Amino acid sequence: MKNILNAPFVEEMKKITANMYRQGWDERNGGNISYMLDEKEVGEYLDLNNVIREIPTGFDASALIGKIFIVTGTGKYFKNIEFDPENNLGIIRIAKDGTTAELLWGYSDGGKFTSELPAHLMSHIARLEVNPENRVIIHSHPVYTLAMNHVIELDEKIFTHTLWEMCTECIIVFPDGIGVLPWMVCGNNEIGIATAEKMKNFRLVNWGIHGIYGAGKDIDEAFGLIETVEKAAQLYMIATASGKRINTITDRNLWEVVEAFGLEDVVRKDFLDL
Ligand code: 2HA
Ligand code: ZN
Repeated sequence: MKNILNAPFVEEMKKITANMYRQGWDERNGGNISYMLDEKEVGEYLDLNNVIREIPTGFDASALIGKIFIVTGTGKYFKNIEFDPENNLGIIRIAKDGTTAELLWGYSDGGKFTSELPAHLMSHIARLEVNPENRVIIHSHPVYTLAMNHVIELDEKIFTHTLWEMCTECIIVFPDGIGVLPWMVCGNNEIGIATAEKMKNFRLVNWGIHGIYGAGKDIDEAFGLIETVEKAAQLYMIATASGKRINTITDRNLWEVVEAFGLEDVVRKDFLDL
């Protein structure tokens, strides 16, 4: 059996959480990640018959029975993951009842998965229906994205369009736009259901005055979406704070980008005024 601490997926989790922490997006225990793993690959590192603990999830994830995820721990700090992955991360498998998580590794101080597990697993279910390759859900509290939540309407068209206008690449990176939820209490099934509902149509979901969710086939895609939104939000906050914004990318320009990059079938046309 190979050493799990050298597994590429543990390395990836260490690197991405350290990176996000240093961006200032994941203060204290802010943010959480779930990453679906390949059973065969995990089997090279862990005895898949050895369940350390069974932890109830409090919701039905029957669509994910048998699936294995590496998930950040509740109350754990992103900044500590690179130094102590076994305590701050866990590898869970959804049991046959659909409502129990079988702990295969990690949460070594007796802890458990993030309080946002409902939003994560329900989002995995929603995204897998759209794209069977989806494997990663990332939640974070990026600074400028959150600042933007204070100054523009929490409306999907306005939010998406404002970001698209900020730099030419935005509409290429997320032509499908960004879903927006109103302010809600976090850490429960209700926000999980609302997030997953948005994930049917979006890979990005903004939680009103809380943070953002990104989904993708790998960490790069999910992180890259969030990173691009954050860059655009930073531009928006800096440009508007200057009190002097005289240029923009027009809707006609945005459509030229859509045509140039062949995004006609994926772009949210209803978010443009053509
Ligand atoms: O786990 O980010 O939304 C901390 C959070 C809750
Ligand atoms: Zn959060």
